[in-house]
Amino acid sequence: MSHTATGTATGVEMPVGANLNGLLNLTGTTHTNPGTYNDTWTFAGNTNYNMASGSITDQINSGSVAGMINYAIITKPVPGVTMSGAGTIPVTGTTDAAGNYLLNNFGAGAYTVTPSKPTQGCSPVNVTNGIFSDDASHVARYVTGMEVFEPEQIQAGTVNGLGLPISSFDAALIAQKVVGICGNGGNRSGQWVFVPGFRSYGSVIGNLMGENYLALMRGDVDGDWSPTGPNRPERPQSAEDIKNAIHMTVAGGRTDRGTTLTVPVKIDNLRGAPVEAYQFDIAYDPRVVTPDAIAADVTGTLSANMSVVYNIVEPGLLKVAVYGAYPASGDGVYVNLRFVATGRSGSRSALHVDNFFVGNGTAVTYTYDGEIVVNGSLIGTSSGQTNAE
Ligand SMILES: [Ca+2]
Repeated sequence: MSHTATGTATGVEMPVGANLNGLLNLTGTTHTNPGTYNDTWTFAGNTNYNMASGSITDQINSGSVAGMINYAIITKPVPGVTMSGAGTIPVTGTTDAAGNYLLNNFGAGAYTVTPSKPTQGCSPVNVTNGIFSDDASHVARYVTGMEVFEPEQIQAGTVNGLGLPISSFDAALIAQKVVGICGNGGNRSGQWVFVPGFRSYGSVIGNLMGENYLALMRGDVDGDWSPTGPNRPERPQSAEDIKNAIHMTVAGGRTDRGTTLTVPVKIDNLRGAPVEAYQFDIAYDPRVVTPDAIAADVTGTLSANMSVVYNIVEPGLLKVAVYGAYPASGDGVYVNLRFVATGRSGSRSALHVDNFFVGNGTAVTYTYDGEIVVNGSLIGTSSGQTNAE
């Protein structure tokens, strides 16, 4: 909407001054965009009055839009959301640590403000924030009628990009995101959704407050995404804390080159707590061992009624996620890993455990690495004799 300065011009005749408004020209003062303008007015004059001109300062104040973005499932501020206002003059802003945003310097006319936030990394950089194998278990329980979801949890759990209603397929896709498998079924795990998706304004005049949104990240159905960044289980330091932690122990062993070694992975010290889901990474030496075609298998283990998803993210890094509608329980072997020994005789590879999460990841865990040794002497003879060192 344009603005024009107004003014009047009155003659000095007595007793009533002549109306000289028709001689006053203010057309140079018309503006539409916010800002401060120094304009010239002119008075045309006539036989009784001289021409005149002068300057006038005009100001059009910019409107503003402010509000807050909160996480929908568990209320917490969502920082780092880009707020883009499309209109005559594009405006942009970002939510701060408290989830607040402020947009100003709007131009004239209609605007549409749209929030957006980058999708959480899946591959090659897999960000671990809010999306865990436990979320896959929640979805598995929901679709089997064992758990009640709020509408926004259903929205967060519907990660398939195929337009299909939430199902166990979505549980599988969430678990795939956990291990860095990203493309199946149009997997939307890690994408942000805002409610409303945008707000439209016929014009932004004055200061609009309380223009709030709710946010959710697809895949995080229990709402434990953290505004301050990726979270991971606390690693105990004291002997007492280690004693009280949930333990994961990766076995190891010796095997001949070219053969496959089964490596049991035990979870102990649960003290009766159910295991609704778990996930871990194994770092290994790819010059010595290679994951088998079936690299992780729950058959015959305590988590035999759960589903396992794994991925070789890069040579040397295996990610494993296990989830299901029905929790496992009891101390013992939960999954078997399989590695083919590919290194030369005598070589060895650590099986280093990292990022071991049980359930929602808040339980304190402690891990024991394993090692695979390829049979034979390091100098590569089969005689067992050593003729070096
Ligand atoms: Ca979660």
